[in-house]
Amino acid sequence: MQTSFANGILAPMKTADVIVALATGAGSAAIGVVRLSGPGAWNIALTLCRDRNEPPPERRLVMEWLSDPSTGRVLDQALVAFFCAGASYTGEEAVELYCHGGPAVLDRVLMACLRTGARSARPGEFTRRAVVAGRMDLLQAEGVALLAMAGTEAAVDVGLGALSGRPSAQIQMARESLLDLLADVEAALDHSEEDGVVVDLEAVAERLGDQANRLAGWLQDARMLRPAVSGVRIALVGVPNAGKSSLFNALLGRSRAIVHADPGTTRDVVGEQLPLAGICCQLLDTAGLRDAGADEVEAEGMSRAADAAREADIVVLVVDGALPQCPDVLPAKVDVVVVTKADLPQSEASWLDAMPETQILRTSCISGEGLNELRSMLAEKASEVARRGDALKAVVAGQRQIDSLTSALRSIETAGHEWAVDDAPLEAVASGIRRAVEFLGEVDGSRVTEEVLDRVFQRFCVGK
Ligand SMILES: Nc1nc2c(ncn2[C@@H]2O[C@H](COP(=O)(O)OP(=O)(O)OP(=O)(O)O)[C@@H](O)[C@H]2O)c(=O)[nH]1
Ligand SMILES: [Mg+2]
Repeated sequence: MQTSFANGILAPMKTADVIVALATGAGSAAIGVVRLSGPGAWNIALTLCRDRNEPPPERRLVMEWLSDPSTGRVLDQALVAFFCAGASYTGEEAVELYCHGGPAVLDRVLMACLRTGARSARPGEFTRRAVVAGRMDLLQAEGVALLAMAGTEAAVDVGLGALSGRPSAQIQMARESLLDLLADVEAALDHSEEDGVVVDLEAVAERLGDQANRLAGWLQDARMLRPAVSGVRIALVGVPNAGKSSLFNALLGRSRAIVHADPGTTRDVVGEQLPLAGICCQLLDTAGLRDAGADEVEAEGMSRAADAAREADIVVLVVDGALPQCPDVLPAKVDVVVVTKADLPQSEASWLDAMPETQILRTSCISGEGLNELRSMLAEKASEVARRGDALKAVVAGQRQIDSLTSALRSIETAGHEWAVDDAPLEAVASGIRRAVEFLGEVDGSRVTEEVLDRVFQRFCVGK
């Protein structure tokens, strides 16, 4: 059974526990923030405040000595802020302890909170509680997650835009327009002209087309923004044995992928995060491109390599300088050609002349030649790609929102196709619009299941 919450989210979450987590990053810092939330959070914090007997002032910082109530051992001197229910991030009674930032200090404050009755928060649980309490919707919550990780200007703007509520309002408006259309189609279904109800179906079809265009525009902007928001994808492709995995490892600075003299070593796509000039990139090593013959596994590996090249923002064609074979099928776009094994005697590759627009770089994983240059070139290209969406005001961003909006658009388009058929079956049109409304509800979370929420918040960090 699903339970409806303040903002329509369907999630029978138990919020009675007091949760605790470190809200700041790992490692040493000047300050570390320990966050508590849930009914009873004040009591737990007060038990730790050695010298405080009277109730605390709300939403004001007070300096306190924190001590472990069971041993009396002083834990830290900290600034403490108390938030009452309805006036905190989660909407619950909450406390924030601004401690000294040494990991051991924070660890013992956290341990004391756990011994005093709190439990460790799960990833994103503070924000999830805020969503369930109706303090923000799912678009805003994902904006918060983005701001916690943003590595590009565009990602910061998208996160702040989401927090402002503008995208939520636009999704809400689109949903209301579709509901108006649905009402018209249902009126045409339920009544005839004899009842005195006249519905201009042509106008309805036109309005449906306008809605489809609006959603398609939002999706196009989201695709432009994807590299800045979710990371720039860089795929290394080429024939077997060209040195793709060696280059992958050299760029990462560790031996992540298997390297071997036998061609056909890499079978699957291997991805790793590679920060370049502050931009989060995903470097992809792929299976060598050749005729796989009857080998089904190799054929699958190559089909994945082709997908990786198609979906990549930057495609690097890796060529063995000692044996520069051209792949049977070149990727549709190549941004950089890397000729590897520069430490070995080199052979001519006249087929490379056919790619005059593409930058060509020689590298060696043995001598290190060209690797720094390649890193700088990739960093420059990655920032170019990430800047593409700079001026855009995103309504949706991130794969989950894009997927739900794409489903909404498909439902509207299906309804539109039904319309094009003679004797348009209005029931089918109505059900297409109804499905689109439901998918839009997934985007901002006004209609989501607990599983969707689980998936969204799993990706958050603990303490957010
Ligand atoms: N001398 C020299 N050998 C290299 C260099 N890069 C790679 N190799 C060698 O080339 C062979 C193939 O390297 P890999 O990195 O596995 O090539 P790959 O393109 O990933 O091959 P597949 O996974 O089979 O497609 C290995 O024996 C490597 O040691 C290089 O810069 N110089
Ligand atoms: Mg390989």
